[in-house]
Formats: sequence, C-alpha cells, structure tokens
Amino acid sequence: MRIIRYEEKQSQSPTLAAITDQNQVYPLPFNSLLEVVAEAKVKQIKPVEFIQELIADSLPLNESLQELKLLVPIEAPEVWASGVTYQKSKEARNYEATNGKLDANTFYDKVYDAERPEIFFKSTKERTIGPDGDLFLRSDSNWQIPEPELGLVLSGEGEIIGYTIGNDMSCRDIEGENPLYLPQAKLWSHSCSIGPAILLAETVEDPYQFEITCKIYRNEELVVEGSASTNQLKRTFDELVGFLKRDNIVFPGTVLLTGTCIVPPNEFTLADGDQIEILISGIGSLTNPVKSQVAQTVK
Ligand code: DO4
Ligand code: MG
Repeated sequence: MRIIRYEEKQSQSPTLAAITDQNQVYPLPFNSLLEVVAEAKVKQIKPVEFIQELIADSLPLNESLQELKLLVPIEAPEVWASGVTYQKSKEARNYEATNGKLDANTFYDKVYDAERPEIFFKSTKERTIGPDGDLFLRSDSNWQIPEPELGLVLSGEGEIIGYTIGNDMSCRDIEGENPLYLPQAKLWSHSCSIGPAILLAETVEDPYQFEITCKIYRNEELVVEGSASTNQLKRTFDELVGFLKRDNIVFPGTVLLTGTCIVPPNEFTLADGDQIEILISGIGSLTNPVKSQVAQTVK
C-alpha cells in the first residue's frame, strides 16, 4: 500500500490518497499520512489496516496515477541525509577529495568504518520539491550530480512509518575542495526532491532488498544509467535513525535519506535541461527536470 498527495483538478487543493497493489487510487479523508498514522494508533491497528477499512466502501478515482498532478507525498519539515554508507560513495568521495588518488586513506574511509555514521542536514519543506518539480543547479559549481537514495519517513518518535525516494543533489567540486563546505555542496534552493509515493513500512517484507535505478536523459537520450540495491548498505536503518534521534528533536514527517549507492561517471556533470529519473522497486519512479538556478524568494 502506497500513499500519495495530488492536486485535485477542480478545487486545486492537495489531496491525500492510497494506492492499492492493483494501482487503484482512493482519496482519503485526511490531510497527511501523519494524521492517518495517529488515528490508526488511537484505534490500535496498523495504518494499512485502517486505510483498508477507510477505502472498503468507497470507489477509486476514474483517473489513473499517471494522470494525476502529484505533489510531495509528505511536507517533510526537515530532510536529513546519511553519507558514505555504501562502498561506491566512499570511492567517489575519495576520488573528488584527492584528485583521483583512490588509495588515499581519508576521513571518508574513517567514517565508513566508524561507529558513528555521517548524518547531515539536507533540506527544509520550502527547499524540497516533489515529482516533476524543477531541480536547480548551483551557479558556482561545475561538477554536479544527483544522488538517488532510499528515504525513511519518520514519526515524531523516530519510528519508520514508510519508505520514499529521495534525490540528494550534490556538488562534487565544492565538497572535494574542502569537506567544511559540505552544507554548500548539499543544500540550496530546490536541491532535494522526494516522492512520488510513500510505501507503508508494515507492508515491506525486507527493506534491504530495494532495487534502485537512476537514469539521466539529455536531449531525450539516455546518457547515464546505474543500478544498485539496499542490500549493499553498510549500516542498518535503525542505526542511522538512532544517531539522528540522539539528543535531538525529530519533527513528525522528517525524512532521513540513507546514502547513495549510484554515482555517475567521474567526467559527468548535470546540465540545464537534463531529466533525472530514480526508480525504487515497490515505491515508483521520481522524475525531475534540471534547471539553471533562478532567484528564489520565500513565500
Ligand atoms: O560525505 C558526503 C556526503 C555523501 C553522501 O551524501 C552520500 O554518500 O550519499
Ligand atoms: Mg547523499
């Protein structure tokens, strides 16, 4: 069972909906997944059971999932991210930090093996975009890539309530120049996308068996393609959430990205007009066009 938010055609208001395994879309009488989870808790049943009760006597939408204008599946107040949780990421970080001397014993090697994982602040609700929204490029970087990642959707207690797809856009040259520049290499307007859906945690048999694929198109031609699996993750999800929660407030609906396992070839950088597609088995496909940065104001 998956959860989406979409813009209702007539009222143009955000609407929560459940997607069944048969891909039927059922609007739900709640504003967010968090409300559904809270109500299920009161009833002492699992969110999936509560949703099954809710949709039992209703009809699905006539429109298919593809015909809907999808929004972020949750307005995550904060997005945090984990780093160097896959061997592939460790190698890529070493490459950019050492001008290609892959045998270097850097702090990336150390963090990969350390008890404490790398966890950093990635985005806020205002900077995060959903399916088909524009991802922006930084104007002061010449080496930018998407980072396709599994995202954990958390309750205020830090419980994993679902899984989504996230893109941790990154500037390899800025981070490679100096690790103290990490916030600038990672966080700017529209540098993070999540969606298209949240797969309810209790419906996932083994979260270490998600298949992740990333495709980048330029002028409608596939220019980068890579695949990996969460079974290559060095850490457990509980470990990552445990460090995020430690002495910290977790706002309900926070998303924790779990690190990248796919890195485009070293000579590749994103360009205006590219299209990024990230697919995760059971969750769906998150597609975003890439645009040169435009000035932003806070609404
Ligand atoms: O060390 C920098 C961050 C790496 C990262 O974002 C990742 O491994 O996904
Ligand atoms: Mg990342």
